[in-house]
Amino acid sequence: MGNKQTIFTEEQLDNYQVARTVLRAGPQPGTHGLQEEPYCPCAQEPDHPDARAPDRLPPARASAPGVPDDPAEQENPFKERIVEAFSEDGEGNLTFNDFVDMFSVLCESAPRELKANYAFKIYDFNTDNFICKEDLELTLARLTKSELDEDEVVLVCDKVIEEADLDGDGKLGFADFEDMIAKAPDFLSTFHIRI
Ligand SMILES: [Ca+2]
Ligand SMILES: [Ca+2]
Repeated sequence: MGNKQTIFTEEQLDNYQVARTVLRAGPQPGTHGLQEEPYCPCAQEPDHPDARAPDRLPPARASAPGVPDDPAEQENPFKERIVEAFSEDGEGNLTFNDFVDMFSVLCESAPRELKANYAFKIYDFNTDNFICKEDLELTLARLTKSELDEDEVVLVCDKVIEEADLDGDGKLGFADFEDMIAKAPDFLSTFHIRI
């Protein structure tokens, strides 16, 4: 293990630590994760008119086409993946029920296993039920704004898989991922948003 670490520069190790920490912790408000969503009274008040008429609620997206994103939202590199992960069609079109599910999972009191399931979906960009190198490369690109060169990306992705791939198939299944975040005591406290 010691020999392998010597091939990394300090900067590469820092990048690796960032990737590992974020994978374990999940999206966080105000940093690399979810920004706080606009307050939605219907999400908390069952008697609100919108809550009583879910069929009339139009599909929602993270941002409306043609409308410039809020600068604060631009700091959230996972916003599209989060919305896609919670949308039934997988393309980011949230129905009312999808929207309620999203807040149910991202509330502070949601069970750890439920949060883990959705965290896995968020990082599984190509939806093949594994977090593979391709997914990790996309995650890193978002976290570092594509500032790493190709060799650095390969090194970091290899290191993450080497550490977390318990069954040795070269990619992270849900069991690998669950074990990884089980070692992260702050996962529950960071994978949430406040409304
Ligand atoms: Ca995948
Ligand atoms: Ca594996």
